[in-house]
Formats: sequence, C-alpha cells, structure tokens
Amino acid sequence: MAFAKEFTTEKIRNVAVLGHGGSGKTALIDGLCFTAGTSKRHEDPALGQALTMYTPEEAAHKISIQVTPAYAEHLDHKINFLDTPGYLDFTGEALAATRVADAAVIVVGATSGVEVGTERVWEYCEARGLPRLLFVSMMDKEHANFDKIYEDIKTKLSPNVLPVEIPIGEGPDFHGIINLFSERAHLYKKGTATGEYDEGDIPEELRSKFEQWETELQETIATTDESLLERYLEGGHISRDEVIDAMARMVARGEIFPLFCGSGRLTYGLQALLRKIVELCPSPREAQAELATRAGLDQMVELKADDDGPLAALVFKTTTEPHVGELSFFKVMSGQIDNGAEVVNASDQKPEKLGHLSISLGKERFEVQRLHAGDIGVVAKLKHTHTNDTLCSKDRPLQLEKIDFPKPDIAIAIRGATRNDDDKLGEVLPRLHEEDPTFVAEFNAELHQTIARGVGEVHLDILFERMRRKYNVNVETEQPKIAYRETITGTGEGQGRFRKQTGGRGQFGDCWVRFKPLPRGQGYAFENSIKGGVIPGKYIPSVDRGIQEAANRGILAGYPLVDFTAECFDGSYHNVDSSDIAFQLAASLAFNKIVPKARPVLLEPVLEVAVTTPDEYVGDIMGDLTQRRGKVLGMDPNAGRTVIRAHVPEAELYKYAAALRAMTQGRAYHTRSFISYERVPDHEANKIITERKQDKEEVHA
Ligand SMILES: Nc1nc2c(ncn2[C@@H]2O[C@H](COP(=O)(O)OP(=O)(O)O)[C@@H](O)[C@H]2O)c(=O)[nH]1
Ligand SMILES: [Mg+2]
Repeated sequence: MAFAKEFTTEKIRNVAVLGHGGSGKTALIDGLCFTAGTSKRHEDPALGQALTMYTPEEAAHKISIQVTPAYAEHLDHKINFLDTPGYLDFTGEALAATRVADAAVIVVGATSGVEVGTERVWEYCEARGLPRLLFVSMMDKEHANFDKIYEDIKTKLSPNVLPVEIPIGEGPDFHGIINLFSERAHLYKKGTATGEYDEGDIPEELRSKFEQWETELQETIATTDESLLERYLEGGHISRDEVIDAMARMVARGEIFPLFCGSGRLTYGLQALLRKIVELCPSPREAQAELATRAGLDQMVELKADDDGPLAALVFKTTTEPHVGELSFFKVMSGQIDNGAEVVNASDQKPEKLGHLSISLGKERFEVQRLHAGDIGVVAKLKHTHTNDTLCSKDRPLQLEKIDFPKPDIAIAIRGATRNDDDKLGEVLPRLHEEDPTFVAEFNAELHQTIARGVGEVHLDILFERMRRKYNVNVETEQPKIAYRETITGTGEGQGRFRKQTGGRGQFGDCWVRFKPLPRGQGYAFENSIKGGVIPGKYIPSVDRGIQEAANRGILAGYPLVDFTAECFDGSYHNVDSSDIAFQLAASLAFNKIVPKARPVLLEPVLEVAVTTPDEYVGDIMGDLTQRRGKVLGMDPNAGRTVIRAHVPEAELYKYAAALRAMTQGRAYHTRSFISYERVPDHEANKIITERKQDKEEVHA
C-alpha cells in the first residue's frame, strides 16, 4: 500500500486557527486545504459540513465543538491546521490546540470585529508566546469594513498589528487584494475556485493608502536591522525577500502581527495566506523548546523538535469513532516515530503499539511510514492512553507538560432515562471524561444525585447528545440540589443525660456541653475542659463523636451544622454502666436539646462570579445580578468591555449562562468559583426548611 508523503521537521508548520465562534475559521481551513489541492471538496459550514467539521453534533448545531486537524501541502511544505471551536463552552479544545501549535492564525470577522472569544484566544496565545498572523475573514459579506476591523484589532488586541494587504472593494464588491510584499494587485474573477487571480496594477483610488501602508511596512522592517535601516534612510528599497526574512523573525518573537484579509468561502486571498504561513511561521525546529520531566525524577529535560532526540509525543485529544474505537491525536515533540513502533505511556510505563500510524485530514486518515519530530499524527485503539499522556521510549520515560484545561464549574444533576440507562452510566461517564477532560461526573452522596460538571450549559447538552449517539444511553437532567449548611448564631449550654436500665447491665452517660459559634469556614472544634475526671478520659472522644454525628444530621432542615465549638465542661459516669455508646448518645441528646436554643440559621454556598461583557450590557447584567440576590463587588472597564465581579448564591445561578446569552446575544460569558457559605435571608430560609420537611414526609410516607 502507498504511504502518505513524509515531511521533515523544517518542512512542517503547525498552525492553530483561533477566533470567536462564527468568525469563519472552519470555512477558512476548508478553503485553504482546497486551494492547496490537498482536499478535493470545498464545503460550507453553513450547511453543517466542512473538512474539519463532520461529527453529527457539529452538523446538527452548525458549530465546531472539538479540535480537529487537517493539513495542506503547499510549496513543498506541510501545514498542519488545527481547527478549534470559538464557542466559549469548548475553550478547552482551543487550549489543547495552542499547546501543540507553533503559531496561530487569529480569525476576525469583517463585520463582527474583535469579540470576547477573540480576546480569550489572544490571551491563550500571549500566555504561550505563540507567534500570530491575523486574518480578516468574510471580506465578501455585506457591510464588511476592513479599516474598522483594523482599528478594532489595534485597540483591543495589540498596537503591533501590521497590515500587509489592502482589500479592493468590500462586501459584494470585494474582488481583489493589494499585496504589500509584491506591491501588485491580485484580482479575482467570478469563478475563482482555488484562489487563482490575475495580477494587475494598484488601482488609482487606493494608491495613496497603498503608499502610506507600504512606507509603514518598510519602516517597520528597516528598524529591525542596522544595515537595512541605513539603506532605507538613504532612499533605498528593501526587497521582498528581505522583508519576509526580517518579518519572520519579528513574528517569531511576537513583535508584530501581520494582518491579512480575504474570504474563506470564495477562496480570495488564500494563496497568499498559504504562502505566508510557510514563509512567516516558524517550523517546529525554530519553536520554543519543550521542558519534560524524567519519570520519577525532579530533573527537567529540554527537548527540541529533533529526529535524533529522545521520543516524546503529547496526546492532545482523544475521541471515539463508531467502528474505529478510540482515536488518539498527538504531536511528536521530540524524536521520530515509525509505523508500528513499540512505545510506552510515561504515566504508567505500560507499552503501546503505534500500528497504522496516520495523519488526518478532517475525518479521513492516511497511513504514514514515519512521523518526524514536530509532526502531528493519529493512531487508533491505544489500550490505556488518554489526553495529556506522553508516549515515549521504554528506556527514556519522559512526561511533557500537560494541557491546563479549564475547570468544569457548571453543574447539572443527571439520571438515566430508564433503569437500563442508569445502570450504564457508571461505565459511560468515565469514558466521556477521557474524551473530554473538561467534563466530569460523579455520584454525590450528600445530595443523592449524580452531578455532571462541564464548562458551560451548551457543553453539557452536547455531551449528553454524544452519549446518546455513541453509547446509546439517555439521561434526564434536573437542577442540582444545593448543599445547604446550618450553623448557630448564639451560644447555649446544658446537659445531655442517657440512662437505661434493662435487666442486667445498664447504660449511663452524662455530659454538660456549651455550644459557641465559630467564624465562617472554621468547621468544627471540640474543647475538653473536664476537671477532676468527672468524665473519664476514655469517654471524652465518645462525647466528641456523638456531637459530630448529631451535627451531621442538622437541626433545622437536616443539613450538616458547621462552624461551631462544642465544649464539654462537666458530667458524671457510672463505674459499671458507662460505655462509649452511652456517652455518644448523651452527647447527641445534649446537641438536640441545646442547639435549637443557640439561634440556629441556614447557610448557603455563595459563588464569586466574573462576567465579561461588552459595555452596553452592563446595566442589564447588574440589574439581573441584583434580582439573583447578588452583591456586586466591582467593575473593571477596559477597551469597550467590562468585567463585573459579584457574589451570588449558588441557588440563584442555575442556567445562568443561558440567561446571560439571551441578555447579550451571546456576547458575554462568565466564570464562577465557590467563595464561602453565607446566611440565607430568613424568608428564603423558611421556604427551604418547609420544602425540606415536605420532602422528608414524602420519603417516609
Ligand atoms: N460570506 C461569507 N460567509 C462566510 C465566510 N466564511 C464563513 N462564512 C459563514 O459564516 C458562518 C460561520 O463560519 P464558520 O467557518 O463555521 O465559523 P467558525 O465558527 O469560526 O468556524 C458560516 O455560516 C459560514 O458559511 C466567508 O468567507 N464569506
Ligand atoms: Mg468552526
């Protein structure tokens, strides 16, 4: 059988394509791979299908939901594209892509501009120091406005954006691009299918803009090099090759971000972009070195993308495909891999065989004989390897730095739709986690519910769809119960006495206990101030245990009582009848008698919420947060966006993401984390206590 072509490290580019949802990333990759001739079809995500968008969930929702590799062979190089979801619920996938890419193309829609999702991925790239090109997409769309988007990028992303192209015409009139490298106009005809164009002169009406931007470009490049500057100042011209050379170095150092434009749908501008990716983006060899840890040692090892280095490949994505089983996508950070190689998983040293070693072009896979350092590949049916594992050689176990996935903090309660579904959950939920580390689910014994957590509500919905399709398991969802707590606000003291005389040996325990409130979050403390052995030392732990058990059962509504001290200060015992059990019972009697007098109240979990929103929605969001009993802590406006921080009771935040989306047309997002327990206002508390009592009666009825 014929193997797919091998590319050596210098001939590889790994490019994450990132941007806000709907900015045109998937259409762009489809157009680029088609323009290069590597892919034979040009499809439109609007119809639910494209090269890097093929799962039934993606087709149904018409959005990308997972990182998907494809490649384009161009100018004797291979560009590995990583398509990513822009939707913030799937931001873990974008993070995975930035972890293995050596550069990024940031896509900004010509009518929508920089949005929250664009800013988010920009931060990811900043954090990794990833070189970036910027692409203004959908230049053919009605109301496209290149200059406006350029300004937007300059103010919201970086002042170091540098336009290297000028569109000719915009919206339906978009028909060409001035290329500042060749200083020629590329003119597209109706019927352009793979980015082909005629070369022409700079149109008169754009001449002054061209001259201005061209000067800017030459000046920027001249300042990077002593001899270039000298020549430039003497009125000389810097040639295309010199510009490309100097620019590639600036891009690699993150000093400038060249700005391109075009249309993924029409393939206008895509030939230039392909070529510039090859010329301006670093190969894996030039990318930053990786730090790996030797298994079992603290020592760090620096790894370069080098065929002769020790093998280390990071698995950045696993999926399951019907009829194929599990697929593991990985990047070879160092060393090379032969088809059929025997490797080990660094996390447990277990062997894995890399049979049918392949590269992937959307849903298609092509077998390769060998993958060189820096390349991205895929294998099926690994036995015990998951996302974030490192594959390495047996004699040099190395673990690469893991992808730092976002914390799943949106919770929903689930149960199987039928008994049969319920039985399968235990097996299927861990599998979903293996495919997507930003999903976790486990049974919560306190709430008596299986709680699933994800990055967002849409994320969870789509996972349940996937569960239905792949594993034939249906779930029903409901609001997670709230883990309320109880505490006391006053002090109280008194006696708990247990005495029982039945036939032979009796039971006797007697203790005096004082209950005092503790500050929030302090939990429970036991103090022993018994003097003169009125309760023998061996029974003191029994008193402690009796109180803890009673506290767990609560006093108001059956929620654990927390943040209090129990001080045992007096009591008595009986030589024969006293026992561990008798003192436990005496202590719990004391608890049940005294705590109701110590002004018990209900506590609820409060979360700190940070909402990032375009300024225009601040008023609505604040009003809504107040309705949810939220306390706004502060607002931080910055370049058209505001981050609002607030403390909001968890009980008021169910489906908040959907509410926020509705309020802001999907342009705001929020993060949350537990902050503390706080007292429930009395009228709310009474409702909760009454409901809880009814629940209990139903259970016992
Ligand atoms: N007019 C026009 N529409 C486009 C273009 N690129 C994408 N679209 C449309 O914009 C929508 C979002 O595109 P998609 O590639 O899925 O965006 P992504 O979420 O960034 O991957 C789809 O309906 C596409 O058909 C383009 O170049 N021109
Ligand atoms: Mg997409």
